[in-house]
Amino acid sequence: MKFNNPVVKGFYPDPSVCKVGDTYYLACSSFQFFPGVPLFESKDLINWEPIGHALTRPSQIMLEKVNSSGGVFAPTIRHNNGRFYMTTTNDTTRQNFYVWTDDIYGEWSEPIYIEQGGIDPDLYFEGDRAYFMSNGSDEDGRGVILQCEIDIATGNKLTPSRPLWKGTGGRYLESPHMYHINGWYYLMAAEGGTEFGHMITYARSKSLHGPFEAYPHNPVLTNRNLGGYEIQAIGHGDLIQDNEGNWWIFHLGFRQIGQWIAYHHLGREVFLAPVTFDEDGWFTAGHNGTTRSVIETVRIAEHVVQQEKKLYTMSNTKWDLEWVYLRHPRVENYKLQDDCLTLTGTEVTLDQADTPTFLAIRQRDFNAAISSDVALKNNGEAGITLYMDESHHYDLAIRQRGAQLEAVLRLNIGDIKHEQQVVTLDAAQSAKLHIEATHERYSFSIQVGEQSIQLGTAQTKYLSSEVAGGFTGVLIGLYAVGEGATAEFSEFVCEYQ
Ligand code: 6LW
Repeated sequence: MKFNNPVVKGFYPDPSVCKVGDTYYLACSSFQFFPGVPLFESKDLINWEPIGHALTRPSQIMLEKVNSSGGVFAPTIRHNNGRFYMTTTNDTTRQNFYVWTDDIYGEWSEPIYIEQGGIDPDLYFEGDRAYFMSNGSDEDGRGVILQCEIDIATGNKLTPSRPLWKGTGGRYLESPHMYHINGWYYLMAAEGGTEFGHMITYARSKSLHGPFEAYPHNPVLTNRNLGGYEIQAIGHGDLIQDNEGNWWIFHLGFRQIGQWIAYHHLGREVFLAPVTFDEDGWFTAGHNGTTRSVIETVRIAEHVVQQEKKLYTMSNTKWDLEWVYLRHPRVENYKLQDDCLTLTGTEVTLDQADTPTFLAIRQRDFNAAISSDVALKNNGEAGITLYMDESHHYDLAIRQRGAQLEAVLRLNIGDIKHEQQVVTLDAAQSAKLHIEATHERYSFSIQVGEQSIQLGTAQTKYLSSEVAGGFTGVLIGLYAVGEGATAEFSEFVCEYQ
């Protein structure tokens, strides 16, 4: 059969997977968005359904005023003795912690903190013993993977943190995962930074504590030498064995636009590539060490069909599965009834690294038609924002200025905040907002009654990670701003072509 990469589209970075019985579970990072650490499940590796989040209570994760692309970094999900564990870093507070649950569809525990620094924590279980890995640096400031044994009930360290492996010399050694396969311990990591030079490397040892010997042909997986290829920056992976005994790697990457001066705005997504062990116990990955957009494989049964959800509405999405807030929401400002979302604005705007009234889903593919009816009461502004961060977002909105109602398209690109067009509306209190997305451009229009009014276009490039910086991707947000402003959103549709 054939499947397409990415297997999970849109801003879902740093995938980690585990398998319980015949079901696979996937966790991703979430930064300043809440709830944190989205979770998915799959029976066949290529079709993933959202099932919830690991961090659903403010007591589990401090996100108050965290910087954009701060907050929740890469997770590791593991299952041991009937219990799921998820470990991650709050990069803003620089704390590593884990939470656990016996019911992945339910709530997770309060955080248990571990006194080992660095990012990208990993858990490895052996019998009743638990080991914790993360990245750190040596005396010269060079990357090293650290390991300690912990008491899994308390998070207390049972040994000092010891250096395990220094990688192969690439910058930003991170994303360690430990595996025990056929008598060897494998320590896999990422190097090169999460941009175009990203790569996956590994080393192995007969002992969990090393010394680790690097795979002679590292990097085992990278697209850094595939100049014009759409899929770039692959790295940060996790291995998993399927029901038939085959190995696979889930990893992040992005789909770039352009070739020489390339960029990406949909964030880092989830990719899948086959892994094969040779007789000497080394493994190779992907197609000659690269990940391709179409993978032909006999490892997945012919009858498995890769489904893709093309239509997102209020009635076919679940608020707590696919929609996210910025930091900790004031929940009283959000009401969903009969597929109509009522938002109450506050003084907090989209330009602040704070908690505006904002509810969003990821933009999951390039070509999309997005629309919503919006009715505004009591001054203020309400609309749809294509949101990368507080300094990079395009807002299509209606707003009340005194007795006047206006439609506005505002582009926010770093220090430049420009009202592309303002159109005065008749007393009509509602309008339909429309956004057409293509690879390179967004087009904005509104419809009032029978009349459609074009408000302008804007390049996707200025919402890209290469312009905005950071680790996230574009979200489609419904928002309201202004103390007491009340906005009703109905007929929300996001349809991908
Ligand atoms: C993550 C690190 C990385 O913690 O980016 O690409 C960081 N890899 O491993 C943020 O996602």
